[in-house]
Amino acid sequence: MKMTFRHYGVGDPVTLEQVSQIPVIRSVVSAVYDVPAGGVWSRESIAAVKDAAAAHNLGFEVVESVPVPEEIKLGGKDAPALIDNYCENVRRLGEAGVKCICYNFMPVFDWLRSEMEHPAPDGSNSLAYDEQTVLSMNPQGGSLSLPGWDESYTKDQLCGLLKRYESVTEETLWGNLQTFLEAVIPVAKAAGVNMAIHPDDPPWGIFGLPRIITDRKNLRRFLKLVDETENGLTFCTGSLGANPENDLVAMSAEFADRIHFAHIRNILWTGERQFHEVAHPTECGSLNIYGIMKALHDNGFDGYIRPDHGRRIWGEKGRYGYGLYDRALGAMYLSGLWEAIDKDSRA
Ligand code: DNO
Repeated sequence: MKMTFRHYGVGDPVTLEQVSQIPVIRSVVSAVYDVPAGGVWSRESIAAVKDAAAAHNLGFEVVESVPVPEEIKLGGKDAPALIDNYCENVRRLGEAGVKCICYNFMPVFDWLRSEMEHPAPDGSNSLAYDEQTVLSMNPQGGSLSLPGWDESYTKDQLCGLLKRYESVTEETLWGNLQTFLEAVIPVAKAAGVNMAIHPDDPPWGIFGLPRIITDRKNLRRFLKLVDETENGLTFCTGSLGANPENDLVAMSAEFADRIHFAHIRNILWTGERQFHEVAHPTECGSLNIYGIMKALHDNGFDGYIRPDHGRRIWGEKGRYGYGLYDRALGAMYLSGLWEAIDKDSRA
């Protein structure tokens, strides 16, 4: 297990020095942010991310994300050229020493929440999801509250995209994903890079858009699309865990050898398709974080891991879900669990 911490580069209010002061963190998860989805990242920009991390004794072995442009998910006419660009990014990142690339295949929206500052009695706040509220928002009217990933579509762009997706079924999306993987995985293999798809968050279709990386059955199907080690998963507990039917402990055990990156966070279910994010420890929410860590450990998980979304605590502002304090606490908790589980297993 290699503990990492996500960092958003020069625009991130959290500094690399602060990250380097968290005792267990040896490398950062980051990306090149100056090229729109679909473009090729310059070697200079990739080197700049690596050098900035190295200046604080931090490695850079995981990229989150190399975004997949909508045209590829839609299987549009420019998809082949954009897949070539994607492959070139995989090659360049491999050359720079990157070992794992996280990406997602969610149409239009990445993670969705209905509330950005859900208050807790202790004065902290966190991100929340309530399906009724989300469905009452009109994605075409600009009333959606979008979290930190916000792509800032203009209203026209968003309407145009949603229109194009009207004819895209789950099966179309599976087909387009297969085309993408058949091109990218051989390149990743040659470059020494593991690809790690991020599950859909929440793990069900929304606004009529298909979502397919959602549950155990679909993860099995995904891994078989190209049945190679390099075609793997980002196991995001908060995303998959929003569906109480996903048995995360069993899934961690089953998929451990294809999980290249684990995003660990806890959520509290408060109703049907309703939850909010909580602190990482098992006792704070609905997910068995200890059980997940133990299943990963006992099944030989050897990938990267990071504490996922933190609450806003101690007056910290900054990027929703990606402040310093609560994620640092999460990193310490997860490393403590791992050390105990690992030492016990050898005793
Ligand atoms: C949310 C993140 C996601 C993730 C992308 C991967 O906090 O985990 O935005 O980075 O879905 O492409």
